[in-house]
Amino acid sequence: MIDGKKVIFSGMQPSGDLTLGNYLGALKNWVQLSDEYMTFFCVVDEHAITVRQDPATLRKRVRELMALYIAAGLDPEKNCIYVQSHVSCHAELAWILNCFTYVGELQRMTQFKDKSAKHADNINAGLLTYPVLMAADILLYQTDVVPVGIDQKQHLEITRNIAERFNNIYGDVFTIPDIYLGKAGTRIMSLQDPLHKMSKSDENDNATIHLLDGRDAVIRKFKRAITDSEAQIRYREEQPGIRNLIDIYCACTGKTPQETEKEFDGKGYGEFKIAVGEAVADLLDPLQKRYKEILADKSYLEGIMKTNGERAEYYARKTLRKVQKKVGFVEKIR
Ligand code: ATP
Ligand code: LTN
Repeated sequence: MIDGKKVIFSGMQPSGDLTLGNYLGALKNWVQLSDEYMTFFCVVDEHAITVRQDPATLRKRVRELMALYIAAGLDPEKNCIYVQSHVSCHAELAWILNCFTYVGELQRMTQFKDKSAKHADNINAGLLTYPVLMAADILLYQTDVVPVGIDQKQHLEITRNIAERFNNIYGDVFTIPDIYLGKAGTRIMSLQDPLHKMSKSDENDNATIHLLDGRDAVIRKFKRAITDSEAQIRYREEQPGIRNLIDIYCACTGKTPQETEKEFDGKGYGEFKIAVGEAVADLLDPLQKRYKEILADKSYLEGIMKTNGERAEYYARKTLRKVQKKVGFVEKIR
């Protein structure tokens, strides 16, 4: 709790252009929750460098992500939107928590296994300890609720385990956070391989809808989306491609899968795909307009980074000091 309000923390990596999956699975929920809570929404650039990044591109993406958070509807006066590397407490707490985390539990993380397979030439220690830095992010702000996509569930569980382990030794230092998954834990799948999640680092551009894709590109990608040969629009386990398109359509229009099945009863895949494309483009249109305006105003964005970075640091430092004291570090004379 901060100032009598429950705390929300979440973050995204500036590791590529945000996708429709990022928006429907996470960002949209953040906006919905932001009124009731004290919120921290972080651009996690330190996590991003677990995979090689070009420095100039990374710098650009951090600004773009800040602008997208705002364009998606997060008011930076009310929500603490900031950059992870601007608050050194994250890395400092991560080091301490590393000493309360077992290598075995980190090696069991699905994301670690997936990313090590994908980047076999660079299985660095940061890739392994990624969840510890994430735990530090969350625990620094005494977070109550973490809204993320379902793929992050395992990371939330390890965060809770680390916090409980620490609290068992030193008393109630950390709030134990809960995950918030939103509606049925929306998981948007790749348009080219519906058994894998839509991911911003996917090399196949047709697999992914980016939040900044224009209307034509959006519709073209949906037209090319992989479906099946059953030729009917039904929400079924056996039709993962169509199911994914129905999920996307429902998330954009507020309709239910049953209503969608009825709406497109007897219609072909072609017609349905165009309808999904239109619904997505309509959703993205206003967001893209706001985004362009915000990004163009460099000093506005910089001001927000500075003020909010300082705000975040104030709360983070409080928890870090408490932790340092608990583990036996000698207090720094100021
Ligand atoms: P990368 O491909 O670089 O690993 P990513 O696209 O998985 O990135 P993250 O920055 O790791 O994105 O995730 C940001 C947030 O978006 C997280 O809360 C995550 O759960 C959510 N998210 C990512 N992809 C999807 C998806 N396909 N469906 C639903 N939510 C998603
Ligand atoms: N690992 C997360 C990004 C992330 C995060 C966090 C999310 C880093 N730190 C803290 C919630 C809370 C991901 O979405 N891939």
